[in-house]
Amino acid sequence: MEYNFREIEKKWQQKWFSQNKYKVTEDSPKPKYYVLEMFPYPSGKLHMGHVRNYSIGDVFARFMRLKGYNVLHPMGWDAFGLPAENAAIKHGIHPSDWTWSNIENMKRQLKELGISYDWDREVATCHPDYYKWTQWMFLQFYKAGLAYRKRSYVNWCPSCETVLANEQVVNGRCERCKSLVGKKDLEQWFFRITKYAERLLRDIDKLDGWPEKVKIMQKNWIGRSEGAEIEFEIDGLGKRIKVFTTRPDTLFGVTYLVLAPEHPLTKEIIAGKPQEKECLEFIEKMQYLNEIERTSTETEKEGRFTGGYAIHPLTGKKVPIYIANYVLVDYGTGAVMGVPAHDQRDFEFAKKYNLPIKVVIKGDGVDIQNLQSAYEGEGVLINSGEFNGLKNTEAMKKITEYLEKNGYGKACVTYKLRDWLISRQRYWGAPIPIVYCDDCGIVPVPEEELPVLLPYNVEFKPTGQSPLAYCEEFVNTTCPKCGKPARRETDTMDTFICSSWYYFRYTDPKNSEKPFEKSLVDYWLPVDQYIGGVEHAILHLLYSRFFTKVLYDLGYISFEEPFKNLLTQGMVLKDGAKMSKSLGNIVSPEEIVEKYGADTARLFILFAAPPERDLEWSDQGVEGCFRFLNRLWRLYIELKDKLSDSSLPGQSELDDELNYRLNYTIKKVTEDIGERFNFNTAISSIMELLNFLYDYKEKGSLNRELILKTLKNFLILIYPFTPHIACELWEIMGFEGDIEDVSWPEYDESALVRKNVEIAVQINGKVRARFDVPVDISEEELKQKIMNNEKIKTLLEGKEIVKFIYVKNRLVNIVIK
Ligand code: ANZ
Ligand code: ZN
Repeated sequence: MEYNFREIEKKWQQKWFSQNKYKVTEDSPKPKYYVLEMFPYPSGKLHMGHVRNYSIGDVFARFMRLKGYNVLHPMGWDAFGLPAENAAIKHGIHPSDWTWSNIENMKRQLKELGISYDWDREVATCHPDYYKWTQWMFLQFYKAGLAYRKRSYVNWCPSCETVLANEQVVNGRCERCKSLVGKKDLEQWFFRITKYAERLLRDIDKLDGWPEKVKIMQKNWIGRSEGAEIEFEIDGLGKRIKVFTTRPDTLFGVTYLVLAPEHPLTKEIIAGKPQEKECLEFIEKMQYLNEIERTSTETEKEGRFTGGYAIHPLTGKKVPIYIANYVLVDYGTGAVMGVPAHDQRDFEFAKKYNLPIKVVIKGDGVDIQNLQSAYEGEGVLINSGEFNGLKNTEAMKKITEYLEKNGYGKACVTYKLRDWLISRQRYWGAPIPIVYCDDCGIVPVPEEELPVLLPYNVEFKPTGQSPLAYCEEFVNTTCPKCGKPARRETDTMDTFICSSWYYFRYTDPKNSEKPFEKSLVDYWLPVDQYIGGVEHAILHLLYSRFFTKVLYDLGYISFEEPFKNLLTQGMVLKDGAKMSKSLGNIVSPEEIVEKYGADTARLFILFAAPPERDLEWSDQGVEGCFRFLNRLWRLYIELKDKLSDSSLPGQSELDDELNYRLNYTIKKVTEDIGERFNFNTAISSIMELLNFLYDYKEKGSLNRELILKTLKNFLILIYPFTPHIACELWEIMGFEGDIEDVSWPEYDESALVRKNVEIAVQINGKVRARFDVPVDISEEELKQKIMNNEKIKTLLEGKEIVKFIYVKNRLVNIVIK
């Protein structure tokens, strides 16, 4: 009887998925457990990264079911997005047709991997039954004042003539045509995530089950800065420039001000000045550079004098106003006070444009006459009038207080986090449910009219506008308020919105009245174990946390954080590099499953590295796992025959050892899966147990009861990793019941006390041999054993034994001369 994985896997998958074996409901007496893998974009085929992600999830799901939990393990599709539209432009396939056929294919592949999903809960974000509720979410945000429209600078590719999402800008260039991406200002929809900055930051510390590195990335992304807003009078204009600074203590060191070129006051300041033309040219040029290029430390600081001056609020002196590349319009106030002596960017700028450098903080051992770079450290104030002599940390407070009292500023907190730009000038996304009416302005589509359906017949030319803008029957509508002709919003929503709430929908996927029933979400959430790539450490996870907080505030759910535990899996590498088309180092899951079966593919990917580390693909490794499963198969088939012989002797000299090893492996696998996520070491201990079972079998005599117990538990231990072979062997052995309904085994603590110990034998302190002996063996008996050993005999030949030292149950040291 061969290990015919093809037949076996087909048989069990048929059994699992035709009756939806993994369907769950909420009316179970068991405790709930929600295990979730980040749902994929349906690109067409699974890649190894997917296989890894879902295999890891499946280990948790299958393990926790046997541990007695009511496990929710759903799957769906993050199905809107650009690749579908690009396929339409390139190959003339409709995005919808392309996407749905990809989903079908990938769903088949997932079943062929034997991942235990409850397919009744499948969702696809491009389905009207789903995006109806995405649009509903938008309306709730709008009603709560969290969605707004504003003119804003967006990524603009001058050659494709289109707006690009941030994700489409790679190293400052258009992902499609590689030209430099610039900025353009357009009317866009935003979500007011900045309103939640403080809470999103504060609650990170409550996420005990998250990797530290992800928490740090989120903190940095939110980027809280404490400082002050300081106001400078513009000479002769009767207006003020507000700057944001984290270093109010350096205020006396200001030798110029610098505005972002796009700053609303720039044009007023330069108007009519001799510098006007040059400045306008500079502003124009800056439009085509993106933020990263403009602010990189490598980028040379560049700017123009506006011809205007500002008045220093403390000294009353005039300082020139510049515009420069390194100041961003949408951070802080879009304006900076230049302190060349204490800020490196300002230092470089001042050197280039010959601006004075005035030292106001004296650090220990700093040569203030001869600064080679900005001194950004701590120190004592100098050249700062009445504040001289104060420690700079003290001066921060004092100067801020002084400004506050005199109406020149106030302490404030700023975040790097920006509001979330959600408009996309694209077809394949959820339409924003808004109507524009000449009389009524912005009018939200009434909830009962949702969904605003995507029309099927549109043209896919890249023009910088959504293809929906050319679709008359979509655009033209009537105003929900006054009934007059009106136009629909033609932008669609960022797909990150669709993926910010899908894990709620799984709890109630077919609800046509609401996005979900509160009681169901409250039963299943938060997600107990979330698993996905670290590339989502920032955006997806932050947006999901934001959604959760908003829905909590609006009363739709009862908790504030969606994901209790997070595991970020490593990449799958081949020859040291991430698998990619361009490198030609892709191994297709389909091929591996075809050649070795799903169990081998899963086993290899779970065995080759701990889940959080990168994993190097190895053909030999796959072969090795395949051989292991074959060995496992043969052992059971052979033993089945032998064990049917009831005249078996009831004992073997290895019984104690086998019992010890069985219990040890149960403990190890249980802890490795449940506490440490060390799937790889769990598997290797299972492999060792198999090796020992072969030894045990070779000895000839078998303890029938013990070996049956071992074989049974062995299958349960390996079941989360390789469920098909485990189910099949369970059935072949005729073990009672269904392996999928048994309880995860407990280990016997008393069996873990070893009956044998290993004694290291040293000669003059050097280990020369090891002996496996019964615990508490007498010194006499041990000595005899050692002295009779051939190797020791030769080593001791012709030597005088000075001492024989025995450290009980540990070692022997023989001192010789
Ligand atoms: C004067 C100063 C003196 C500054 C000094 C630093 C050191 P973080 O920590 O990242 O918040 N800044 C403010 N707004 C800016 C903008 N829109 N674009 C570019 N730079 C901007 O940085 C805050 C500091 O970055 C602010 O403090 C400001 O420079 C600059 F010895 O003000 B500082
Ligand atoms: Zn109207």
